[in-house]
Amino acid sequence: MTLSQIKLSASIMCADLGNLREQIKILEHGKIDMIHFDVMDGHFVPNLALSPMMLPWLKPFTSLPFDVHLMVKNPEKLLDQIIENNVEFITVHIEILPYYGIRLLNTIRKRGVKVGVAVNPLTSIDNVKYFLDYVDKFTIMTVDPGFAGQQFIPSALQKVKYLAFIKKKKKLHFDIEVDGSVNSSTFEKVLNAGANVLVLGASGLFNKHRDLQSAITMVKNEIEALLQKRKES
Ligand code: S6P
Ligand code: MG
Repeated sequence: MTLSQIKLSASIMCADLGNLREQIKILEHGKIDMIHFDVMDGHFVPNLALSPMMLPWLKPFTSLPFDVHLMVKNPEKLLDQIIENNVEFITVHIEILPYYGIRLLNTIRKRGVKVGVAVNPLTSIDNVKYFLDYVDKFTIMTVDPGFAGQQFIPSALQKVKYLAFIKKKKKLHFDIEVDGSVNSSTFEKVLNAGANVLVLGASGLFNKHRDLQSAITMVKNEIEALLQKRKES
């Protein structure tokens, strides 16, 4: 595996929010692959984060793709407002899917947006077998959703391994993303388990260095060194 096969997605809820456009420009110049845009409703998770109403202020000013991670109970209420901003991915939670799951995933896809499904730490991965064909990316939450700065939950790695196994077995093409405390002490574990998209938040990127460009260089060097080590072993 090479660095170019790994996608780095920057969680901009952890960026300097007073300078978001500038921060996104730096992410773009630093060749980060994607913007991870966390939306919370205070119900699905006990917190609030970014709002879809910010998308017109950010999306047109960058060529980076956006992934909107919806930690909300009723994603369909927000779909129009998000999709009209030409985002590339919408990621909903598996925990709300039992009510109208396939219909919701199809609605997003039919409108030309890629579909992500996120799985909380206390949620079983078993049900993904029912909708593997409707998803472009699975996001394994490696912390409880709702907050930055939490501790990595190791049991989530089993889910990453399961997805990597089923992806290979069924020759599928979905991405496997990890979100939560993805940083220099966990890169190796998540990559070894089979993740190919890393959400970099406070610990993995924005708190690494006062200068964001330097932080990006540090992260890339760390991952390259890890991959080199894996190649040699
Ligand atoms: C958590 C959210 C994440 C965070 C990210 C923070 O609810 O979905 O995307 O922004 O996990 O990063 P860290 O390194 O502080 O855990
Ligand atoms: Mg997130």
